Amino acid sequence: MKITDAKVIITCPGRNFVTLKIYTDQGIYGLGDATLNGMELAVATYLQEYCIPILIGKDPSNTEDLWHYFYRGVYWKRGSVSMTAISAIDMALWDIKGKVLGTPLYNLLGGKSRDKVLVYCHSNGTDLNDLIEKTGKDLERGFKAIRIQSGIPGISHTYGVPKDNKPYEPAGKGLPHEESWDTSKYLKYIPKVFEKVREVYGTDIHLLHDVHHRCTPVEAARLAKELEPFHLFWLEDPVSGELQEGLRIIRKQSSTPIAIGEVFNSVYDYTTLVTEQLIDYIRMPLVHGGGITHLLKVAAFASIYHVNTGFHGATDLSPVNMAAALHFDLVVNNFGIQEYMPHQEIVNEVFKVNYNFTNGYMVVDDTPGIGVDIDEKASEKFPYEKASLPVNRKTDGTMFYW
Ligand code: EZ4
Ligand code: CO
Repeated sequence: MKITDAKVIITCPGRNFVTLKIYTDQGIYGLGDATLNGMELAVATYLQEYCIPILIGKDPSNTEDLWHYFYRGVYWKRGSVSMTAISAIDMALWDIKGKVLGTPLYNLLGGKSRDKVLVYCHSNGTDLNDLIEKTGKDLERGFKAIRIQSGIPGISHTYGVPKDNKPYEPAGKGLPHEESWDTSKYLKYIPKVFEKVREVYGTDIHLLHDVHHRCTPVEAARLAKELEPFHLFWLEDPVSGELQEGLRIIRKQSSTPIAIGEVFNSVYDYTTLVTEQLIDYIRMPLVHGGGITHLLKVAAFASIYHVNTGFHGATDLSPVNMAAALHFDLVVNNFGIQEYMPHQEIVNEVFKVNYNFTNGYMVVDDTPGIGVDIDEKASEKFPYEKASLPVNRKTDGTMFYW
């Protein structure tokens, strides 16, 4: 079998998505997600100019060799842009493999270890009352695990809380807009939020929280310690994670489980974190972490150290990634949880999905391969629109992590 052609499809049904489509001489094609929020065209160009010409003529069955061609073989390696491109190639090749063999992806990865995938949703309140109402609605929808984010008094706009009750979407049209941040106000308020949610909804639901990289290690240690009585499922990205050793400071002081790495893109971002058991969940998703081939190895490495998976699954990861992640989640023994932010209705005009949500869990059907298709005619109705993630400054103007 040979790869005959490949193309990059960029479409914006409500938000931008980049999809790689690889064609073969057997009439079968595969799809891979190549979306990197706010940097869509950088990945598209890398694929079009540098990867696709190399792929043509290669045997798509050789997922392992082709992964190493684009990682080990290429001199300038790692980084979000190139790893997202590798992810898209890898995902599309596994999709082809499944279609050729006539079996769903999960069978190729080791078969089902479970029938359904525990997912968590986002409950974002502008203030505490709004949050309590929204969490109630998520519980009515059947969610068993909920990420809790709240507006902070004295901070004009807090990460995760959408303006004007719109669906949450972190990228804004055009160039990055600036947000502002005050860690001391945040640290003072968040424990009260969790106290209230536990008081109203009890101890049966799993609660999660995303700090979104905004604490120093010692601030994060204080937060993790103060949240201990509320038994979080996890505290996410409590620090930026560039300094792996920084997590030791948090770990020494608290038993609140830690999840990290939605912006990571290689196993080498995790070595100290995993081998020293400084974290409990790896967040790096298939689409940014080198695809199925690499994440199978990262998950196996993590499992040796009793670290579980908890893949990033925001709306800026396409339905192709979502479906591939669900196959993966069904298989690995050390699956922990999967993030699930439903896409806007309009996304279904372009992507035909094979998964659905019932009563707290997601399931995928038995369509061969990844099981998601793209309607290219429909995709043309939604041309690319430039959008950027925000940047963040402390209240005195200092540039900070977003
Ligand atoms: O900010 O996906 O846990 N989820 C998150 C997301 C990220 C966006 C960035 O594109 O942190 O909301
Ligand atoms: Co996050």
